[in-house]
Amino acid sequence: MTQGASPRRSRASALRRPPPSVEILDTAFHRASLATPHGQTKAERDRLRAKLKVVRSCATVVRHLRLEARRFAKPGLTSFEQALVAGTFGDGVLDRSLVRLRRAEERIRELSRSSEERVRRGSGAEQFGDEVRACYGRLSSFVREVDRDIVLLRDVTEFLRRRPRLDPSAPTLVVAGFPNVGKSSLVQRLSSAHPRIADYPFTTLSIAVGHADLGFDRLQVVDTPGVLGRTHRANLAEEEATTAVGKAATVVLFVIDPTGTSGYTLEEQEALLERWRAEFPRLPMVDVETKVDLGRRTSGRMQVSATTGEGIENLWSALRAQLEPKGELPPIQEAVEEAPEASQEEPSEPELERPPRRRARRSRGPP
Ligand SMILES: Nc1nc2c(ncn2[C@@H]2O[C@H](COP(=O)(O)OP(=O)(O)OP(=O)(O)O)[C@@H](O)[C@H]2O)c(=O)[nH]1
Ligand SMILES: [Mg+2]
Repeated sequence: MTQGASPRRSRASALRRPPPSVEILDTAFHRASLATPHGQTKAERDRLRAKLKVVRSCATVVRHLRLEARRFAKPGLTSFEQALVAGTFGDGVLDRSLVRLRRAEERIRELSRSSEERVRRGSGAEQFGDEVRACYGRLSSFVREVDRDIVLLRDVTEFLRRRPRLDPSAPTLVVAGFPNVGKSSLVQRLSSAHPRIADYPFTTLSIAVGHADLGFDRLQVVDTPGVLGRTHRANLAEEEATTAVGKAATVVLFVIDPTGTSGYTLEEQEALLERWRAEFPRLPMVDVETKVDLGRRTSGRMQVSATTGEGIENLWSALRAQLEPKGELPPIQEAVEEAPEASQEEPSEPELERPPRRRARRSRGPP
Protein backbone atom coordinates (compact mmCIF):
# COMPACT_ATOMS: atom_id res chain seq x y z
CA MET A 1 0.00 0.00 0.00
CA THR A 2 1.27 3.44 -0.77
CA GLN A 3 2.31 5.67 2.05
CA GLY A 4 0.55 9.02 2.01
CA ALA A 5 2.70 12.10 1.53
CA SER A 6 2.47 14.08 4.70
CA PRO A 7 1.62 17.64 3.72
CA ARG A 8 3.15 18.81 6.98
CA ARG A 9 6.44 17.11 6.21
CA SER A 10 6.49 18.29 2.59
CA ARG A 11 5.78 21.83 3.73
CA ALA A 12 8.69 21.66 6.17
CA SER A 13 11.07 20.43 3.47
CA ALA A 14 9.72 23.07 1.08
CA LEU A 15 10.77 25.72 3.59
CA ARG A 16 14.34 24.47 3.40
CA ARG A 17 14.36 24.78 -0.38
CA PRO A 18 14.82 28.21 -2.00
CA PRO A 19 11.44 29.78 -2.77
CA PRO A 20 10.07 28.95 -6.24
CA SER A 21 10.36 32.59 -7.34
CA VAL A 22 14.17 32.31 -7.32
CA GLU A 23 14.20 29.59 -9.95
CA ILE A 24 11.34 31.08 -11.99
CA LEU A 25 12.91 34.54 -12.12
CA ASP A 26 16.38 33.14 -12.88
CA THR A 27 14.97 31.30 -15.88
CA ALA A 28 12.95 34.31 -17.02
CA PHE A 29 15.86 36.76 -16.79
CA HIS A 30 18.24 34.31 -18.43
CA ARG A 31 15.87 33.81 -21.36
CA ALA A 32 15.40 37.55 -21.66
CA SER A 33 19.16 38.14 -21.69
CA LEU A 34 19.51 35.93 -24.77
CA ALA A 35 17.62 38.48 -26.86
CA THR A 36 19.51 39.26 -30.07
CA PRO A 37 17.81 42.23 -31.70
CA HIS A 38 18.23 43.13 -35.36
CA GLY A 39 18.11 46.71 -36.56
CA GLN A 40 19.77 49.20 -38.87
CA THR A 41 20.92 51.58 -36.15
CA LYS A 42 22.18 51.12 -32.60
CA ALA A 43 19.19 53.10 -31.32
CA GLU A 44 16.80 50.67 -33.02
CA ARG A 45 18.68 47.69 -31.63
CA ASP A 46 18.68 49.15 -28.11
CA ARG A 47 14.93 49.72 -28.23
CA LEU A 48 14.23 46.25 -29.58
CA ARG A 49 16.53 44.63 -27.01
CA ALA A 50 14.68 46.39 -24.17
CA LYS A 51 11.33 45.39 -25.62
CA LEU A 52 12.39 41.75 -25.99
CA LYS A 53 13.68 41.66 -22.41
CA VAL A 54 10.42 43.01 -21.04
CA VAL A 55 8.16 40.79 -23.12
CA ARG A 56 10.19 37.59 -22.80
CA SER A 57 10.74 37.81 -19.06
CA CYS A 58 7.04 38.42 -18.42
CA ALA A 59 5.94 35.69 -20.85
CA THR A 60 8.33 33.15 -19.30
CA VAL A 61 6.98 33.85 -15.82
CA VAL A 62 3.36 33.56 -17.01
CA ARG A 63 4.19 30.23 -18.66
CA HIS A 64 5.74 28.98 -15.39
CA LEU A 65 2.73 30.04 -13.35
CA ARG A 66 0.45 28.22 -15.78
CA LEU A 67 2.58 25.09 -15.45
CA GLU A 68 2.34 25.23 -11.68
CA ALA A 69 -1.45 25.27 -11.93
CA ARG A 70 -1.86 22.81 -14.80
CA ARG A 71 -3.14 19.97 -12.59
CA PHE A 72 -6.08 22.21 -11.67
CA ALA A 73 -6.89 23.50 -15.15
CA LYS A 74 -10.05 22.30 -16.91
CA PRO A 75 -11.66 19.83 -16.40
CA GLY A 76 -10.41 20.50 -12.85
CA LEU A 77 -10.54 18.24 -9.83
CA THR A 78 -13.37 15.79 -9.22
CA SER A 79 -15.56 16.56 -6.22
CA PHE A 80 -13.86 13.69 -4.41
CA GLU A 81 -10.40 15.14 -5.09
CA GLN A 82 -11.61 18.55 -3.97
CA ALA A 83 -12.88 17.06 -0.72
CA LEU A 84 -9.60 15.17 -0.19
CA VAL A 85 -7.58 18.34 -0.72
CA ALA A 86 -9.90 20.38 1.52
CA GLY A 87 -9.66 17.75 4.28
CA THR A 88 -5.87 17.68 4.13
CA PHE A 89 -4.86 21.25 3.31
CA GLY A 90 -7.85 23.18 4.62
CA ASP A 91 -11.14 24.43 3.21
CA GLY A 92 -10.79 26.86 0.31
CA VAL A 93 -6.98 27.01 0.61
CA LEU A 94 -6.37 25.64 -2.89
CA ASP A 95 -8.96 27.91 -4.51
CA ARG A 96 -7.51 30.99 -2.84
CA SER A 97 -4.03 30.14 -4.09
CA LEU A 98 -5.33 29.57 -7.61
CA VAL A 99 -7.09 32.93 -7.55
CA ARG A 100 -3.91 34.67 -6.33
CA LEU A 101 -1.92 33.01 -9.10
CA ARG A 102 -4.43 34.14 -11.71
CA ARG A 103 -4.31 37.67 -10.36
CA ALA A 104 -0.51 37.63 -10.49
CA GLU A 105 -0.71 36.48 -14.09
CA GLU A 106 -3.07 39.35 -14.99
CA ARG A 107 -0.80 41.89 -13.31
CA ILE A 108 2.22 40.52 -15.13
CA ARG A 109 0.43 40.73 -18.49
CA GLU A 110 -0.48 44.32 -17.73
CA LEU A 111 3.12 45.04 -16.66
CA SER A 112 4.39 43.59 -19.93
CA ARG A 113 2.01 45.80 -21.95
CA SER A 114 2.77 49.00 -20.07
CA SER A 115 6.54 48.45 -20.01
CA GLU A 116 6.57 47.68 -23.72
CA GLU A 117 4.61 50.86 -24.37
CA ARG A 118 7.04 52.95 -22.33
CA VAL A 119 9.98 51.46 -24.22
CA ARG A 120 8.21 52.27 -27.50
CA ARG A 121 7.78 55.90 -26.47
CA GLY A 122 11.16 56.33 -24.78
CA SER A 123 14.55 57.05 -26.25
CA GLY A 124 18.18 56.45 -25.42
CA ALA A 125 19.93 53.40 -23.99
CA GLU A 126 19.81 54.84 -20.49
CA GLN A 127 16.05 55.25 -20.46
CA PHE A 128 15.56 51.77 -21.97
CA GLY A 129 17.79 50.37 -19.22
CA ASP A 130 15.70 52.12 -16.56
CA GLU A 131 12.47 50.74 -18.02
CA VAL A 132 13.82 47.20 -18.09
CA ARG A 133 15.09 47.46 -14.50
CA ALA A 134 11.76 48.84 -13.33
CA CYS A 135 9.91 46.06 -15.10
CA TYR A 136 12.20 43.39 -13.61
CA GLY A 137 11.70 44.84 -10.15
CA ARG A 138 7.92 44.76 -10.33
CA LEU A 139 7.94 41.35 -11.98
CA SER A 140 10.10 40.00 -9.13
CA SER A 141 7.77 41.33 -6.47
CA PHE A 142 4.68 39.94 -8.24
CA VAL A 143 6.25 36.47 -8.34
CA ARG A 144 7.55 36.64 -4.76
CA GLU A 145 4.06 37.50 -3.57
CA VAL A 146 2.80 34.14 -4.80
CA ASP A 147 5.71 32.03 -3.52
CA ARG A 148 3.59 30.44 -0.80
CA ASP A 149 0.81 29.75 -3.26
CA ILE A 150 3.17 28.01 -5.67
CA VAL A 151 4.52 25.86 -2.82
CA LEU A 152 0.95 24.97 -1.89
CA LEU A 153 0.08 24.04 -5.48
CA ARG A 154 3.20 21.87 -5.70
CA ASP A 155 2.28 20.13 -2.43
CA VAL A 156 -1.28 19.50 -3.58
CA THR A 157 -0.10 18.26 -6.98
CA GLU A 158 2.28 15.84 -5.28
CA PHE A 159 -0.42 14.76 -2.82
CA LEU A 160 -2.81 13.97 -5.69
CA ARG A 161 -0.06 12.27 -7.71
CA ARG A 162 0.29 9.76 -4.87
CA ARG A 163 -3.39 8.94 -4.94
CA PRO A 164 -5.21 6.94 -7.58
CA ARG A 165 -7.41 8.82 -10.02
CA LEU A 166 -10.90 7.51 -9.52
CA ASP A 167 -13.29 7.58 -12.44
CA PRO A 168 -16.28 9.50 -11.06
CA SER A 169 -18.63 7.79 -13.53
CA ALA A 170 -17.62 4.20 -12.61
CA PRO A 171 -19.25 2.26 -9.76
CA THR A 172 -17.05 2.44 -6.69
CA LEU A 173 -16.91 0.09 -3.75
CA VAL A 174 -15.21 1.69 -0.77
CA VAL A 175 -13.88 -0.83 1.74
CA ALA A 176 -13.76 0.77 5.16
CA GLY A 177 -13.72 0.01 8.87
CA PHE A 178 -11.49 0.11 11.93
CA PRO A 179 -7.70 -0.30 11.56
CA ASN A 180 -6.17 -3.77 11.30
CA VAL A 181 -9.51 -5.53 10.77
CA GLY A 182 -8.57 -6.99 7.37
CA LYS A 183 -9.77 -4.35 4.86
CA SER A 184 -6.72 -4.56 2.61
CA SER A 185 -6.83 -8.37 2.71
CA LEU A 186 -10.40 -8.24 1.45
CA VAL A 187 -9.56 -5.64 -1.21
CA GLN A 188 -6.88 -8.04 -2.42
CA ARG A 189 -9.43 -10.87 -2.56
CA LEU A 190 -12.01 -8.80 -4.39
CA SER A 191 -9.90 -6.88 -6.91
CA SER A 192 -6.69 -6.54 -8.86
CA ALA A 193 -5.06 -4.49 -6.07
CA HIS A 194 -2.00 -5.70 -4.15
CA PRO A 195 -2.09 -3.62 -0.99
CA ARG A 196 0.33 -3.88 1.88
CA ILE A 197 -1.03 -6.16 4.59
CA ALA A 198 0.42 -6.33 8.09
CA ASP A 199 -0.61 -7.13 11.61
CA TYR A 200 -0.67 -3.61 13.00
CA PRO A 201 -3.03 -0.64 12.74
CA PHE A 202 -2.56 2.06 10.10
CA THR A 203 -0.63 -0.09 7.67
CA THR A 204 -2.69 1.65 5.01
CA LEU A 205 -2.22 5.41 5.20
CA SER A 206 -3.84 6.60 2.00
CA ILE A 207 -6.47 5.34 -0.41
CA ALA A 208 -5.58 2.88 -3.17
CA VAL A 209 -7.65 1.33 -5.91
CA GLY A 210 -8.01 -2.05 -7.56
CA HIS A 211 -10.53 -3.17 -10.18
CA ALA A 212 -12.98 -6.01 -10.55
CA ASP A 213 -15.10 -7.06 -13.51
CA LEU A 214 -18.77 -6.98 -12.60
CA GLY A 215 -19.83 -8.38 -15.96
CA PHE A 216 -22.03 -5.35 -16.57
CA ASP A 217 -19.43 -2.81 -15.43
CA ARG A 218 -15.88 -2.35 -14.21
CA LEU A 219 -15.89 -1.82 -10.49
CA GLN A 220 -13.38 0.37 -8.67
CA VAL A 221 -12.53 -1.17 -5.32
CA VAL A 222 -11.03 1.40 -2.97
CA ASP A 223 -8.91 0.42 0.01
CA THR A 224 -8.92 2.99 2.82
CA PRO A 225 -6.97 3.67 6.00
CA GLY A 226 -8.60 2.52 9.22
CA VAL A 227 -10.96 4.85 11.04
CA LEU A 228 -11.16 4.96 14.83
CA GLY A 229 -14.63 5.66 16.10
CA ARG A 230 -13.76 9.02 17.69
CA THR A 231 -15.75 12.01 16.54
CA HIS A 232 -12.94 14.53 16.90
CA ARG A 233 -9.15 14.68 16.50
CA ALA A 234 -9.19 12.24 13.59
CA ASN A 235 -5.80 12.00 11.90
CA LEU A 236 -5.33 12.81 8.21
CA ALA A 237 -5.48 9.13 7.22
CA GLU A 238 -8.81 8.69 9.00
CA GLU A 239 -10.17 11.84 7.36
CA GLU A 240 -9.11 10.52 3.99
CA ALA A 241 -11.04 7.30 4.60
CA THR A 242 -14.14 9.18 5.73
CA THR A 243 -13.94 11.41 2.64
CA ALA A 244 -13.76 8.30 0.42
CA VAL A 245 -16.87 6.93 2.14
CA GLY A 246 -18.81 10.17 1.86
CA LYS A 247 -17.66 11.40 -1.56
CA ALA A 248 -16.49 8.48 -3.68
CA ALA A 249 -18.56 5.45 -2.71
CA THR A 250 -21.43 3.94 -4.68
CA VAL A 251 -21.51 1.22 -2.03
CA VAL A 252 -19.52 0.87 1.20
CA LEU A 253 -18.23 -2.47 2.39
CA PHE A 254 -17.92 -2.08 6.15
CA VAL A 255 -15.48 -4.66 7.46
CA ILE A 256 -15.86 -5.87 11.04
CA ASP A 257 -13.34 -8.02 12.86
CA PRO A 258 -15.24 -9.77 15.66
CA THR A 259 -12.23 -11.87 16.74
CA GLY A 260 -10.46 -9.20 18.76
CA THR A 261 -7.19 -9.77 16.89
CA SER A 262 -7.32 -6.27 15.42
CA GLY A 263 -7.16 -4.79 18.92
CA TYR A 264 -10.61 -3.18 18.70
CA THR A 265 -13.86 -4.36 20.24
CA LEU A 266 -16.93 -5.40 18.30
CA GLU A 267 -18.95 -2.71 20.09
CA GLU A 268 -16.75 0.19 18.99
CA GLN A 269 -16.75 -1.08 15.40
CA GLU A 270 -20.54 -1.41 15.36
CA ALA A 271 -20.87 2.07 16.84
CA LEU A 272 -18.92 3.49 13.89
CA LEU A 273 -21.10 1.55 11.44
CA GLU A 274 -24.24 3.00 13.02
CA ARG A 275 -22.80 6.48 13.04
CA TRP A 276 -21.98 6.29 9.33
CA ARG A 277 -25.42 4.86 8.55
CA ALA A 278 -26.95 7.88 10.25
CA GLU A 279 -24.50 10.27 8.60
CA PHE A 280 -24.93 8.86 5.06
CA PRO A 281 -28.54 7.64 5.06
CA ARG A 282 -28.81 7.14 1.29
CA LEU A 283 -25.49 5.31 0.87
CA PRO A 284 -25.80 1.52 0.65
CA MET A 285 -23.58 -0.09 3.30
CA VAL A 286 -22.88 -3.81 3.28
CA ASP A 287 -21.46 -5.00 6.59
CA VAL A 288 -19.40 -8.15 6.79
CA GLU A 289 -17.54 -9.98 9.53
CA THR A 290 -14.14 -11.21 8.51
CA LYS A 291 -11.47 -13.64 9.80
CA VAL A 292 -14.15 -16.35 10.14
CA ASP A 293 -11.36 -18.91 9.84
CA LEU A 294 -10.28 -17.87 13.35
CA GLY A 295 -13.68 -18.59 14.87
CA ARG A 296 -17.31 -18.79 13.94
CA ARG A 297 -20.14 -17.12 15.80
CA THR A 298 -23.85 -16.59 15.34
CA SER A 299 -24.45 -12.99 14.50
CA GLY A 300 -26.87 -12.89 11.58
CA ARG A 301 -24.21 -11.02 9.64
CA MET A 302 -22.36 -12.30 6.58
CA GLN A 303 -19.06 -13.95 7.51
CA VAL A 304 -15.98 -14.30 5.32
CA SER A 305 -12.31 -15.07 5.44
CA ALA A 306 -9.86 -13.21 3.27
CA THR A 307 -7.30 -15.88 4.14
CA THR A 308 -9.25 -18.98 3.01
CA GLY A 309 -11.74 -17.33 0.63
CA GLU A 310 -14.70 -18.70 2.60
CA GLY A 311 -17.88 -16.67 2.09
CA ILE A 312 -16.46 -14.53 -0.70
CA GLU A 313 -19.02 -15.78 -3.26
CA ASN A 314 -21.85 -14.80 -0.90
CA LEU A 315 -20.27 -11.45 -0.36
CA TRP A 316 -20.08 -10.87 -4.13
CA SER A 317 -23.80 -11.68 -4.44
CA ALA A 318 -24.66 -9.13 -1.76
CA LEU A 319 -22.44 -6.51 -3.39
CA ARG A 320 -23.80 -7.16 -6.87
CA ALA A 321 -27.35 -6.74 -5.59
CA GLN A 322 -26.38 -3.23 -4.47
CA LEU A 323 -24.28 -2.36 -7.48
CA GLU A 324 -26.48 -3.60 -10.32
CA PRO A 325 -28.13 -0.71 -12.13
CA LYS A 326 -31.69 -0.19 -10.97
CA GLY A 327 -34.54 2.07 -12.03
CA GLU A 328 -34.03 3.99 -15.26
CA LEU A 329 -32.81 2.34 -18.44
CA PRO A 330 -29.06 2.48 -18.62
CA PRO A 331 -27.67 4.46 -21.59
CA ILE A 332 -26.63 1.25 -23.38
CA GLN A 333 -30.32 0.25 -23.65
CA GLU A 334 -31.15 3.49 -25.43
CA ALA A 335 -28.29 2.87 -27.85
CA VAL A 336 -29.65 -0.63 -28.66
CA GLU A 337 -33.08 0.80 -29.39
CA GLU A 338 -31.70 3.54 -31.63
CA ALA A 339 -29.35 1.25 -33.54
CA PRO A 340 -31.68 -0.19 -36.29
CA GLU A 341 -32.78 3.24 -37.42
CA ALA A 342 -29.22 4.49 -37.53
CA SER A 343 -28.06 1.49 -39.58
CA GLN A 344 -30.71 2.16 -42.29
CA GLU A 345 -29.15 5.53 -43.03
CA GLU A 346 -27.43 5.75 -46.41
CA PRO A 347 -23.88 6.93 -45.94
CA SER A 348 -23.25 10.16 -47.82
CA GLU A 349 -20.67 10.49 -50.62
CA PRO A 350 -17.84 11.82 -48.53
CA GLU A 351 -18.40 9.12 -45.94
CA LEU A 352 -18.00 6.42 -48.60
CA GLU A 353 -14.61 7.87 -49.39
CA ARG A 354 -13.44 7.87 -45.79
CA PRO A 355 -10.66 5.46 -44.81
CA PRO A 356 -11.87 1.98 -43.70
CA ARG A 357 -10.98 2.52 -40.00
CA ARG A 358 -13.46 5.36 -39.71
CA ARG A 359 -16.25 3.34 -41.38
CA ALA A 360 -15.57 0.30 -39.24
CA ARG A 361 -15.92 2.36 -36.10
CA ARG A 362 -19.22 3.81 -37.28
CA SER A 363 -20.77 0.43 -38.01
CA ARG A 364 -19.70 -1.14 -34.70
CA GLY A 365 -22.86 -1.62 -32.67
CA PRO A 366 -23.19 -1.66 -28.92
CA PRO A 367 -21.83 -4.83 -27.29
N1 LIG B 1 -6.77 -15.32 9.98
C1 LIG B 1 -7.07 -14.27 9.25
N2 LIG B 1 -6.31 -13.20 9.28
C2 LIG B 1 -6.63 -12.14 8.51
C3 LIG B 1 -7.77 -12.14 7.67
N3 LIG B 1 -7.83 -10.96 7.05
C4 LIG B 1 -6.79 -10.25 7.48
N4 LIG B 1 -6.06 -10.94 8.36
C5 LIG B 1 -4.86 -10.49 9.03
O1 LIG B 1 -5.17 -9.32 9.76
C6 LIG B 1 -4.07 -8.42 9.76
C7 LIG B 1 -4.51 -7.09 9.24
O2 LIG B 1 -4.88 -7.23 7.89
P1 LIG B 1 -4.97 -6.00 6.89
O3 LIG B 1 -5.64 -6.49 5.66
O4 LIG B 1 -3.65 -5.32 6.74
O5 LIG B 1 -5.94 -5.06 7.73
P2 LIG B 1 -6.36 -3.55 7.42
O6 LIG B 1 -7.73 -3.39 7.94
O7 LIG B 1 -6.13 -3.21 6.01
O8 LIG B 1 -5.35 -2.75 8.34
P3 LIG B 1 -4.97 -1.18 8.27
O9 LIG B 1 -4.51 -0.88 6.90
O10 LIG B 1 -3.85 -1.07 9.24
O11 LIG B 1 -6.16 -0.43 8.69
C8 LIG B 1 -2.99 -9.07 8.90
O12 LIG B 1 -2.08 -9.73 9.73
C9 LIG B 1 -3.75 -10.07 8.06
O13 LIG B 1 -2.98 -11.19 7.66
C10 LIG B 1 -8.58 -13.33 7.66
O14 LIG B 1 -9.59 -13.43 6.96
N5 LIG B 1 -8.18 -14.36 8.46
MG1 LIG C 1 -4.96 -1.78 5.11
